[in-house]
Amino acid sequence: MFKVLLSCLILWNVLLSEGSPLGYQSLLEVGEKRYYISLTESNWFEATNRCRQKGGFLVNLESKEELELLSPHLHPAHSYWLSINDLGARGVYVSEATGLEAPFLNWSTGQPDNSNGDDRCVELWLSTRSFQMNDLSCQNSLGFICQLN
Ligand SMILES: [Ca+2]
Repeated sequence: MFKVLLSCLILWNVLLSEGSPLGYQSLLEVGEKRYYISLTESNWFEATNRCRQKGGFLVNLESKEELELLSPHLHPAHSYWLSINDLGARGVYVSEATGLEAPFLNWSTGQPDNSNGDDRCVELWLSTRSFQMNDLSCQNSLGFICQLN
């Protein structure tokens, strides 16, 4: 009996971890948006392409509320590409998802700092216990968040 219970428990954990947002990749529905969160390390351009392949685009975060709803589903040890970049004009942060200025920015203290001289893309990273934004080189390999609708 104990062995059966133990097997069920192990199976349950396997199922949970596969469906878990903290796994390798996951589909997620929060509020009215559907997301695809991936820990596949990609540069910003690859991440953009992968989201397009899925019929979506790199996430266009619209508000603090959206970020707070999404944050519990992100892995604290990983960073994620967003659609935000200033590739067109330095200092003008545009969402690749819409072509318009980013509707919501949540910079970490001291950011954006263009510390490498070519930091044109924006990541979401865990800073002081909440996910915040940082500019860094688009060639860095990070996870990414797609928005599917
Ligand atoms: Ca930076």
